[in-house]
Amino acid sequence: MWIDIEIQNKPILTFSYFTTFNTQTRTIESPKNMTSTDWTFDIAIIGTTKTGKTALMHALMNQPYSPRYKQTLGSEHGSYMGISQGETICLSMTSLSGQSRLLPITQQHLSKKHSIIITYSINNVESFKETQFWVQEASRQSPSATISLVGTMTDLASNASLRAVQGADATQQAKEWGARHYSCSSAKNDNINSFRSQLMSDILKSHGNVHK
Ligand SMILES: Nc1nc2c(ncn2[C@@H]2O[C@H](COP(=O)(O)OP(=O)(O)O)[C@@H](O)[C@H]2O)c(=O)[nH]1
Ligand SMILES: [Mg+2]
Repeated sequence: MWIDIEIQNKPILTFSYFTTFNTQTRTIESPKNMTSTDWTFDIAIIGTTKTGKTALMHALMNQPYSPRYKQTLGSEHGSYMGISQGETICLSMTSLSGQSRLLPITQQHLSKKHSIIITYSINNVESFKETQFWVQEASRQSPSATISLVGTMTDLASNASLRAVQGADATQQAKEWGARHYSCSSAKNDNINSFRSQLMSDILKSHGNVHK
């Protein structure tokens, strides 16, 4: 079942969604009907529980936001197709569980990724500190992946100074990792499109010559 197909100006946006429970894959949505792509890039989204990983994946797929929390048991998958620098790109995304008891499954899904998104919530300092753990896991499982540090739920701070985690601190941390920092809100769809465009462009630059 296709969820939606959307044509916005030039980019063709197509997405599908399926989910994995523990190591079993239950396919709700198959990407088989996708139009052909020049590139398919595998992306994992990791971070502390309830930092908005699933909501971010859905936002990147242009799906509507749901405030209802549904725990990710293992992993959830979805894809987005768009155009960057004249190339048709499929972002094949996996949102992973942040629970420590499911860490072996998360580690298993982290290997061979082109890009890894690490989330923290801008109003949760602990989740920001824990990004240090997640970046180690990311570099261990996929050393050549591009890394993005993403502060989520910016709609919860009415202005930047009210953030529990300051943007400048997160930008500095990302710089130390050789990564980019983004702040966004899946609920309000703030900065989602610019993040996705930059992500596609960066992955294409890093991996576009080897995985066609
Ligand atoms: N206010 C706000 N809440 C969000 C946002 N993104 C996610 N949430 C909520 O935070 C909770 C956890 O989100 P979820 O995506 O399931 O987190 P995950 O455990 O990291 O996958 C859910 O109730 C979401 O609705 C956001 O951008 N703004
Ligand atoms: Mg989740």
